[in-house]
Amino acid sequence: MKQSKLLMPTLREVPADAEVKSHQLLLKAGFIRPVSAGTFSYLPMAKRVLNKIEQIIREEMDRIDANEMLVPEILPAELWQKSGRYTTYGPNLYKFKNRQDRDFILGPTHEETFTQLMADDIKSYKKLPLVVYQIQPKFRDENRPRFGLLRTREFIMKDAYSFSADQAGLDTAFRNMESAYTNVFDRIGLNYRAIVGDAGAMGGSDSKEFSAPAAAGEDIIAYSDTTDYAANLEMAKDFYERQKPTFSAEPLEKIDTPNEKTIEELSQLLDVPAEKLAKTIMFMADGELVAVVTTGDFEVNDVKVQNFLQADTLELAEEGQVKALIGASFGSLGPVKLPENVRLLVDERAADLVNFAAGANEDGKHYLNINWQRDVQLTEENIGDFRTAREGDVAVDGHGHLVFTKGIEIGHIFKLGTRYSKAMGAQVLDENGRQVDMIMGSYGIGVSRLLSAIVEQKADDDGLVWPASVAPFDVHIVPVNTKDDEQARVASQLEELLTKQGLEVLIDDRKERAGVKFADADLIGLPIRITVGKKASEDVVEVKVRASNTNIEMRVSEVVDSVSVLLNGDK
Ligand code: 9G3
Repeated sequence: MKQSKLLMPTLREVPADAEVKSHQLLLKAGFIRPVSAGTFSYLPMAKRVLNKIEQIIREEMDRIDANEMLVPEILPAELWQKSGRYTTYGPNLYKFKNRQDRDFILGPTHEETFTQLMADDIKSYKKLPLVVYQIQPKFRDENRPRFGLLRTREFIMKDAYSFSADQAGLDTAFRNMESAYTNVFDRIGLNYRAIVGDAGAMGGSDSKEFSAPAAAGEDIIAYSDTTDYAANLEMAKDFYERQKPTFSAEPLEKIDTPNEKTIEELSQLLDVPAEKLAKTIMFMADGELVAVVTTGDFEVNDVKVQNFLQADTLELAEEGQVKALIGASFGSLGPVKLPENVRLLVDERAADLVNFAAGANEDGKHYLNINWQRDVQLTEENIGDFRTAREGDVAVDGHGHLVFTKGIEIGHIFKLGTRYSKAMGAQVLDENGRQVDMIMGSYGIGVSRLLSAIVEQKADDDGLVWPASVAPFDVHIVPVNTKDDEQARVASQLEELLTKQGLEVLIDDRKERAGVKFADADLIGLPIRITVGKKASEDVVEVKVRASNTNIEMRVSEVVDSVSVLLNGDK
C-alpha cells in the first residue's frame, strides 16, 4: 500500500480532552476520530487492526465449535419486557419508537435475542449443547463516556451464548470459552489476569473476568502477593475467621453525642479504635430500605450487598428518606431499634463485636455497650461479607497480602443458569421426556476496547507499538530521499519481494522530509521498519524492530528471511 494513498490524518498536537495515552495516540496517529461523545470512527489503520483481532477471535471460537451468526441491533421492546430488563436497565438503555410508534431498543447485549431464537427452534436435548456468537456493535448510553475507546456509547463486542440441557454441558462450554479466551489474548500478546468477576445482576453463579493491567484501567484489581488469588475489588475478599469471644456484657447506655457524626469523631470521644465501632450505611434495594453494618475501619461494598440481595438496583438511601423512615440523620444511625420493615445486614467482622458503640437512631445520641442478641436480634442469614477489601489485608486464602492495581476489563464470562431460558420459554424435552429449561452461559470480549488496551500496554514515548499478530501492516518501507532513483529502486524491489512472501507492506512514498517520515513511522508503530537510505547503492538497508527499537543493517538479499523470522517470533 502506498502511504500517499492512505487515509491516516496524523496530528502534530493532541486535543486536550484526551486524558489517557491510548486516546491521545489513536487520535494523533490518525486511527480514530470522534463523531459524538462516546462514538468514534475507525479510520483505515484502526479497521485493519480490528479485522485482525476479529480474525483471531473467529479462529478461536471456531476451534471450540461455536457458530458465528449475526442478530439485529434494533430489537422490539417486547423481547426485553419478557425478561423484565426493559425497565430495570435505566437510562443506559437506548429506547426509541419506529414509524408505527412501536417501542424498540438498540441492543446493549443479546441474552434475550439468542434465547428467543432457541426457544422458537430447539425442542429436544438431542440438539444441545449449542454455542453461538457474533461480533457486533453494542449500544449503551453511558452517563460519562471517556478515555477514548475504553468507555463509549457504541462499541464492538464479541458476545457468545451457550445452551445446554444440563449443568455438565454448561461447565464444558464455560471451560472451553475460558481456554479460547486465553488463546485469543495470548495470540494478541496482551498481559492479562483471569480474576474472580462480579456476576452482578446477570444472576449467574460463576463468572470470570479477564483484566488487562493498565494505568488507564477503570477497575481496581486486588491480587495476593504470594498466591494466584486475584479479584475485581467489587468482589475481592480479605481473610477473616469468625470469633466466639468470651466477654462480660456491660449494661447498654445511651450518651449525648451532639458533635460526633463520623466514626473518627466517635472514636476520639470514646477513645475506642474504629474497628471496635459499628458503622451503619442505608441503601434502597429495589425500593426497600436496607441497613448494612460493618466495623468502623471498613467501607461497605455495595456490589457485595447487591449480589447478596440479588437486587436489580441498589443505591445509597437519601438522607431525607432515612430521616422520614427512621427519624435520625446519617451520623446517628445504628442497628438498635430499627423499624421492623428495615432489612438488617451485618458484616461478619461487625457480627463479632461485643460491648460496642453505634448510633442510637436518634439525632445526637449513641449507644455504648451494644451486644448482639440482647439488644438486637441477629441471625446467621443476615451475616455475610459486606465490606470492601483493603490493600495490605491478608487475602481470603489466608496467605499473602492484597495488592491493588488498575485493570481494563477485556473479557467477562458468565454461568447464567436458567434466568433467561425461563423468561423466554426456552425448554427442551430431556431423555426422560421431561421439559427442562436450557442452561445458559454468556461470554463477552470487548473487541474495540482491546484496541486501546493494546496501546495502553505496548505504546512507548515515540508512539504506538503494534504486536505483529494484529498490526495494520507487517512492514513499513521508508525511502529517505524520494528523488534518489537508487533508493526508489531498492524500495520497490523490497516491496515486491516482501509482498510475494505474503507480508502486508506500507511504503512511505510521500514527498516529505526524512525527519517527518521517521517520526510518523515511530508514531504509527508497525512492527518492522526498513529504511532505504544512502547505502541503497551498496544494496544495504537498515531494519528496525519497533518493539525493541533495535536497528540492524543488512543486505537486501537477507531482508526477506530475517523479516519473516523477526515477525514470526511475534505472531
Ligand atoms: C443493558 C445495559 C448495559 C449492560 C447490560 C444490559 C452490562 C448488561 C452485562 C452483560 C453480560 C454479558 C453477553 C456478553 C458478555 C457480557 N451492561 N451488562 O447486561 F441493558 Cl444498558 O452484558 N452479555
